[in-house]
Amino acid sequence: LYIENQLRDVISRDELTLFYQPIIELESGALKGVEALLRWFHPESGLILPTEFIPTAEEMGMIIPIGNFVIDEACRQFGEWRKSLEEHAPANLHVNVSRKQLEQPTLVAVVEQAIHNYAIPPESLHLEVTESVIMHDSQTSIQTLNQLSNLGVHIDVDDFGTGYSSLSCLCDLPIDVIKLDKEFIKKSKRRREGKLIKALITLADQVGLELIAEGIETPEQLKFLQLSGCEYGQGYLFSKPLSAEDMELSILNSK
Ligand code: G
Ligand code: G
Ligand code: MN
Ligand code: NA
Repeated sequence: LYIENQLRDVISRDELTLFYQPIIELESGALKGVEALLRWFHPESGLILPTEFIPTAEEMGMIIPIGNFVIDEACRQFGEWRKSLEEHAPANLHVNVSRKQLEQPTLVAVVEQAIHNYAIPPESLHLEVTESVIMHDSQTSIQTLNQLSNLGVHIDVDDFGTGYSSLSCLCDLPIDVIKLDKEFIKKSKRRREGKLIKALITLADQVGLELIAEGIETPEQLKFLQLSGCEYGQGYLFSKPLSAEDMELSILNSK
C-alpha cells in the first residue's frame, strides 16, 4: 500500500530515472546498443528496483504514464547521445514494454511521437516484450505489435526460454530479436543446457532472428557463447546498468 500511495505522483515528484546497460557485439567487444532500465530513487526508502514496483504499477494502471515517461526519456537521451557522441553513440536503444502498455492502442502514437521528436531512426529502437506477453496475447496487443513493426521499430522477445513459447509465435508475430534468458547462460556449463543454447543460436540464425544472450557474468560463459556463434550479449562481465552520465563516460573513455 505504501508503494501504491507513493507511486501515484512519482512522475511529478521527479523520482524516476533510467539506467543503461550496454549490449555488446561478442566477437569484437564493440558497443552495439543500450537497454534502458528504470530506477526509482525514493527520498526516504532509497533505491526501489523495478521488480518491486512494476507489478503494483501494472495493477494500478500507473504503468501507462510511467511507461510513457520511459519511452520519452530513453528516446530523448538516445537522441542526445547520437548528436554528442556521433559515431561512438550506441546504434540501438532497447526499451522494456509491459503487457498493459501493449494492450493500449495509444502506445503506437506515443512511440511515433518520441521517434519524431528526437529524430531517431525507427529501426534503431527495440521494444522488449517478455515471452509470456507475446504468447498470451490479446487481439489488441497483436495489432499493436504489428503497427509498431510497421513504423519500422524492432520487437525483441525478452526473457526467451522462461515461458513455454509456442515456437510458431516466432513466425506469426513481427519479431526481430530473441533475448535469451539469463537462466540459460547461468547453466551453460551443463552438457544439456550447453547444447540447448547452441541449438537456439542455430534456430534463431536459421529463421533470421538476431539473438542477444543475457546475464553473461564470466569469461567462460563469454568464450562458450563466442564459440557457439552467438553474436550479441549483455551482462555484468561487460557492465552493470549505469546512470546516463556513467554510460557516457564509459563510452568516452573507451573511444
Ligand atoms: O535491472 P533490473 O532490476 O532493472 O530490471 C528488473 C526487471 O524490470 C526486468 O525484467 C526488466 O525487464 C524490468 N524493467 C526494467 N525497466 C523497465 C521499464 O522501463 N519498463 C518495464 N515495463 N519493465 C522494466
Ligand atoms: O528486461 P530484463 O528482464 O532482461 O532485465 C534485465 C535484468 O537483468 C535487469 O534486472 C538487469 O539489472 C539484470 N542483469 C543484467 N546483467 C545481469 C547479469 O549479468 N547477471 C544478473 N544476474 N542479472 C543481470
Ligand atoms: Mn529487458
Ligand atoms: Na530478459
